Amino acid sequence: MNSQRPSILVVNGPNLNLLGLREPGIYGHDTLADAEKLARDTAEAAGFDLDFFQSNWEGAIVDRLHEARGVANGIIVNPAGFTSTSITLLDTLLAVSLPVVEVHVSNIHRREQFRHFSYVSTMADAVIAGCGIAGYRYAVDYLVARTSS
Ligand code: DHK
Repeated sequence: MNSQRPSILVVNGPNLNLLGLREPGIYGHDTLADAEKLARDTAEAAGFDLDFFQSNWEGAIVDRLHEARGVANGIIVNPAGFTSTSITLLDTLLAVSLPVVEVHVSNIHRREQFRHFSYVSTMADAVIAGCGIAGYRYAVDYLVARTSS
């Protein structure tokens, strides 16, 4: 990463490594690599660096978010299955203290009731759901505009 440029960290939670393969009727056929390319191209066009991370392990996600503290300009997080369960992830995002955009590929509000509540949404600056992988691009646009204004 070029430290002269502003940067965005994108963090993806469990099972998103299987995007494009898992439940395509819900999540579509685009892969996480497609989402990464979309986010990276959008960031680079705006002069931003972008780090893209996925883990199925909560602790690995916590560690990666800690590394962004005081370094990145904003965070995009798809908490996946940790959305409705992880006070740890909420506490981590609060501790890291950066602008946060929460992204869900699917519209969680049109799905089962247990997916509707999000700990992350209680602190996120913006929430994007149901736009497919385009949500990652919109999230980058938001953070670029916010950082540049
Ligand atoms: C991804 C998941 O894995 C689910 O646990 C969430 C989210 C929805 C998504 O739409 O990207 O409920």
